[in-house]
Amino acid sequence: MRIKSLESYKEVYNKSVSNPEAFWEDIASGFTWKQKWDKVLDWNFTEPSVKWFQGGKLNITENCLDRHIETKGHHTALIWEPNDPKEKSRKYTYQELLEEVCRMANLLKAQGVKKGDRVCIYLPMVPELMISVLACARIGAVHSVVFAGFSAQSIADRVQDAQAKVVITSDGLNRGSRQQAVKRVVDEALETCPFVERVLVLNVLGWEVPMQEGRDISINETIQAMPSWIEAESMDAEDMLFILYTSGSTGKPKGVVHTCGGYMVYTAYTFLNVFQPEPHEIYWCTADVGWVTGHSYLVYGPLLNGATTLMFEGVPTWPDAGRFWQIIDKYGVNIFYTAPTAIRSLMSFGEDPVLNYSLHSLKVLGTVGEPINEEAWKWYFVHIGKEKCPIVDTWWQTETGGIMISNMAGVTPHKPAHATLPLPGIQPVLLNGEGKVIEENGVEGYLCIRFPWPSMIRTTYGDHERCRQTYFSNYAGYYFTGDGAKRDEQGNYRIIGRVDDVINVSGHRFGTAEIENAINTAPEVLESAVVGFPHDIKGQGIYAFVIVNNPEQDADMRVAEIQEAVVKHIGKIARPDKIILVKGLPKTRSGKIMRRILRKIAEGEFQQLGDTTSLLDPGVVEDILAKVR
Ligand code: 7RM
Repeated sequence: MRIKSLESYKEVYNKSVSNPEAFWEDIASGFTWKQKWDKVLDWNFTEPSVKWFQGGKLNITENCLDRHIETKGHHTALIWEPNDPKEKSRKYTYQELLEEVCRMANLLKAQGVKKGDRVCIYLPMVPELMISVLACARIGAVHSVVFAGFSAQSIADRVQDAQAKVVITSDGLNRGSRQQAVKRVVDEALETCPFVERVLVLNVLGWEVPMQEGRDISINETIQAMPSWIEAESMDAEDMLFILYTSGSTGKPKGVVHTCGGYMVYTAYTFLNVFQPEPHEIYWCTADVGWVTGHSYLVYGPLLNGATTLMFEGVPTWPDAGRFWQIIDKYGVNIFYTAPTAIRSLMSFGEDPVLNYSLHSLKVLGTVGEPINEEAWKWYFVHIGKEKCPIVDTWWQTETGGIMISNMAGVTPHKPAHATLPLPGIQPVLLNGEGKVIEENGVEGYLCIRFPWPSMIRTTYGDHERCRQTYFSNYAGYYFTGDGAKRDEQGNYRIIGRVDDVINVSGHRFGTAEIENAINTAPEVLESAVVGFPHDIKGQGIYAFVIVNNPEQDADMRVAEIQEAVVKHIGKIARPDKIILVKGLPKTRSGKIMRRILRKIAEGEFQQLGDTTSLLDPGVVEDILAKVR
């Protein structure tokens, strides 16, 4: 299963393309199945309908936990580092993690959660977050993790869309020097979700929080009485494992659905081959479990491989900008996986915070979430990896479930700012504007995938048509990623970024329409248009052009209200970096906003606005320019 050389990568890749079924069947055979599959793959990209390992029965937690008990029961599965370096860390062996997962699973069961029920998990980065995710999987409940930075409105939308009947949350959370309420946000969200039967509350801060009689239950007071064993539910390979909401070009986040068998096989395979972990090595992925990276490469991928995974509650810059490097030295972290935005942010503090630490344990570095610029790549390579660690630049998406295009540490070469080559089983193509495949190298096009892989999106929860429309209708017969990419003369891919109305802020996706909808709820707002613009640290920032009544009056207050509206509807992470109050938006005669012009303005390229003659009223551009110059 593990590829160890460039030659064998090429050989395996060719095999995976010439006979994908045989290739994946072989890999799937290495797992624990309660019953073997009848058919490896059944697919069409028109409906779309994709089924892997049909007839197979399994439980992913048996593969994450039980399978390792005999040989690795006393090995560390999870290391948890708290927000405050002065507080005690926690460690769980595979045996202990299995017991905690079983306790939580029994608690969920005792509260009436059954196979197929959706459970919303809104927790900070504490071990119980991972335990809750696995507990759901243990009993066949579908987890829907909502990042603990999202607003009440965002939780409500997601809980309603998934019709979750149980929510798992905490009193509050630690974030650097501050503490934040969490349960209060859930209470507000659930005012519009009367169908939620239970809220399980974990005590993280020791706060007294109001508990609603008949609905809310303390985890701390009930968990110890739960048995530390529960049989793993038998799941069909194509049963739902989880829903994870992600933004697209429209206003409403989509519930991306992943299923048990294919997701397990693919995340395990890619974790092993991309990061090349050795026994006893310590692996750290800094992503929050609220994002897909946390699902696939903090929880499932590492545990499926029996690795030691580190989870960090805090932030990179508190108590100081050396916090990541201090943690690496403290545990002797060997493999470190983070995002370009974190690298750029830490780079801005210079080398001093890094020089306090040795970082000699590091062997492999990784990046994910957005294109990494060459400057950040080099800084990461030189100052963190001391020019001896390969950097895996891993391109993938919530919808792909696992890493798709990436070099493999020490096996295939890295190239600054390039995700490089497709992993075995992945068949990327670049299409031109007419939807034709571009065969040659040294080209640029729309990135699509022409053959299914085990962890691909199966549907968007409750709305299959939306899945078809978004990913399978632009180019018939292909999965469309929404990204543009270049392919160099050697066949290495370089992802340029989104070609749709998605803004990638610090590796987090937001639809322009989603932000506009939020802005439009602010008082006196008539209309708005949001675009992304290059941001030194976040990659892209959010630039909002907003038409309000009487912009001359109370302009500061209007701007503050707009910020507040976005924070309320989505969360702090989507707060616009710039808000310009304008008289009008550049529109065509048919009423379409010309975002191309707004993007140029946001980028500061005032001389290159392009053709503005098709505008209904070219005067609005002059008005906007007068405000931003
Ligand atoms: C894993 C994740 C997906 C979008 C994707 C790209 C961008 C992710 C890279 C990247 C360039 C990378 N899932 N993206 N990784 N761009 N190089 N290595 O981030 O669903 O949240 O975002 O992120 O645009 O389509 S995601």
